[in-house]
Amino acid sequence: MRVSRRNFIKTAGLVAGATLLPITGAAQAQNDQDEGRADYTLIIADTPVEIAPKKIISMTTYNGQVPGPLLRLKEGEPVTVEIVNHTDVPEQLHWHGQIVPVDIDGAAEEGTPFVPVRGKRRIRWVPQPSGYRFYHTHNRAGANLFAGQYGGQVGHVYIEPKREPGRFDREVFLVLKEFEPTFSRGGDMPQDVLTPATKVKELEDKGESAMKASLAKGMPKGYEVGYDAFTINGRMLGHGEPVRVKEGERVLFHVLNGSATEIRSLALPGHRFRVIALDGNAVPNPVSVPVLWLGTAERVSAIVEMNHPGVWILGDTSDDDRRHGMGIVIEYARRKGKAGWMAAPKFRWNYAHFAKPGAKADAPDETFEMLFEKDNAAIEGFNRWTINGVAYSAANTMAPASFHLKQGRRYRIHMRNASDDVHPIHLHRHSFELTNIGGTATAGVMKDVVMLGGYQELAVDFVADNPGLTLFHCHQQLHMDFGFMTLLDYSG
Ligand SMILES: [Cu+2]
Repeated sequence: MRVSRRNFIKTAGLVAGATLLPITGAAQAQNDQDEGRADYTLIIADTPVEIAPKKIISMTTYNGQVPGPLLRLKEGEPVTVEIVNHTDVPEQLHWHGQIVPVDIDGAAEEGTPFVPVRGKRRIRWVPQPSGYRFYHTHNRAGANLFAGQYGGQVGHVYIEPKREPGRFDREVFLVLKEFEPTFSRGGDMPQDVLTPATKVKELEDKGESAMKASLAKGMPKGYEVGYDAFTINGRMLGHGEPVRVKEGERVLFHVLNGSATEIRSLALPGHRFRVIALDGNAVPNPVSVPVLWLGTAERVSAIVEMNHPGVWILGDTSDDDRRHGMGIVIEYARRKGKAGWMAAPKFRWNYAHFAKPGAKADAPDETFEMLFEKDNAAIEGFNRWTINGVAYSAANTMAPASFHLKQGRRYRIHMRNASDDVHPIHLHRHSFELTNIGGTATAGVMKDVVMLGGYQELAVDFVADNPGLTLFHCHQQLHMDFGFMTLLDYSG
């Protein structure tokens, strides 16, 4: 019953929705102010999604689909987006990777207004920088595995550049996303992902002794999240439309890890990926790799030359995850049959491969030290995460900033990870340059998320050129929800 009513609202549009659903006073006031048409409307609602025949999952989505609609914006041309919330939860929609003001960004911690329950919010801004960005919910999930990024709230943004890097025949957007999450005690996350894998002895001793002390007190291991269903573009392997290609074509894949918590890999038997951009930013040194690795919220844009005709699985290198759906079929013209798989070579991900060879990054005006630590099972069985000993108190609320900046200065963040987990670290409203990976200086790779390996260290630099509160956090939902966040601040 509820399903058909929702479908009616969707097809009948917003006018019917407004008569059927109560609208809050604030939202009504906003409606009255609205003028003209939005370029895009994103409707947040609980929707059934069929990820495989007869496998239908209830989840929160944008416009009833996973992923949400691809938004093609133009660099420097203003865009108006109306965000409509048909759920009973106030919403934050984050424009990941864009240089936007605080009231647009979509982070309650910075003070972005919520999209009210059964209400809407219209926003207008100038998209930048060009390249592959995305949007997703920035709500806290905590212990609720139906909330936040565990649901279907993720969609691609492509900001058309003035000039496209690399020659290609066709673009394909892919989002990797798991469903049916459950909690476990301790996890089986791949840790052996990054190179150089230079562990810092001091960090290892610190992390291992803290863990030992906790277990000695009789504490169980903190909760981790696992999944039963795996999808690319909202469909389990074999149940979506294949990607149809022709021999000799150069296909540009834009791949997003839309997972709430997982690191993902991707391989295509007999083919290589020429990585031209990371997180939407062209890399100084495009190189070919046999396997892609993406931390939560990372994007890779890579060109594949279609020179190995057949029907293949583009899929996760983990046999278990691929068998549970993490893959999509690549079908050459006039080729039929069951999609083939061949084990991918063991390959570790090295951001430095894509850096400017021999170059050195500019010196920073100031360096911030950040130490990340895990307090095993400290919050009702969940791990508590701290930055320099402080856990962000309660997510979705504002807190005093911990780092105070001055506009126009160049900052370095030197991060040290005293836990054995890989953390995909994200900075809001800015892009950063990778300046040191596990002891090796690098330059020229611009990103907004970077994986930091267990007991490893790295450094990123950014210029303070977008004033206001700026959220810095681990993008792993379970980590950010239990303390792994902090705020930077500066005025213009
Ligand atoms: Cu983390």
